[in-house]
Amino acid sequence: MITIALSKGRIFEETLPLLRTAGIEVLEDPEKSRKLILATNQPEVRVLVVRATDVPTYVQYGGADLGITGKDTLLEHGTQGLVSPLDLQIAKCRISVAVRSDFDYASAVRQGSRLRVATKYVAIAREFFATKGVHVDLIKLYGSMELAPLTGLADAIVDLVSTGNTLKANHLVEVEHIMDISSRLVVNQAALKLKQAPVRAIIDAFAKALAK
Ligand code: PRT
Ligand code: MG
Repeated sequence: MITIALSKGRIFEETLPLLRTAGIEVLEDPEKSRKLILATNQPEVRVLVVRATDVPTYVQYGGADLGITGKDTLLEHGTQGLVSPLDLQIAKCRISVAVRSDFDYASAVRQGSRLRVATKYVAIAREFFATKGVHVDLIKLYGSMELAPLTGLADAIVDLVSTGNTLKANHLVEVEHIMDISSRLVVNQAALKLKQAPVRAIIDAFAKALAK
């Protein structure tokens, strides 16, 4: 049996056409069914429905052989025990620094002030500001990061941006583009050896589907 971990929502939706091109049809809709293990048209391939942030964990510990996860999630989790052979070019966005439109970010950075930064992406934020030589106090949040600068919890946030509408609606502006994000196929290192033929077949099918 080959198990693929996917999260509901945009990653699932954008993965389906790739799976289909690879000859794998998921037989149930996770938005309608309460099942967390979904069968496919291939009796030896099944799909697990997990939280987006749990995908690397399932694949690292072998709860799933393969998974699809955002580069943001993968960088936060770390790549131990994982091989990431393909950038699937789906669920694209960017990770940015944003502040209230009335906050003078440039002069705060120039003056070497200590910035309070709220984010779900503590590892990415720490690395980015360390490289820039900016001192930061990082505040870990699990969602609705946009509220932090509005309530005085933080000076800035590090968050994903796609259209920019969420920032705009909350009177925030993007002041740094940290990196572009898309989703990756990740594979359990041991499965790549122990289940070499079927796992390779799925990686190759994804690679072919991407090339189409
Ligand atoms: O929602 P949940 O808490 O279950 O988990 P999750 O937020 O980690 O999962 P999900 O499905 O929302 O996101 C999964 C992956 O999709 C992320 O890890 C990214 O790699 C990718 N992705 C692509 C995005 C976006 N685009 C995106 N726009 N993830 C989140 N957003 C959010 C962003 O956080 C912000 O709140 O959308 C809002 C901004 O969108 P715009 O269009 O208003 O700029
Ligand atoms: Mg979300």
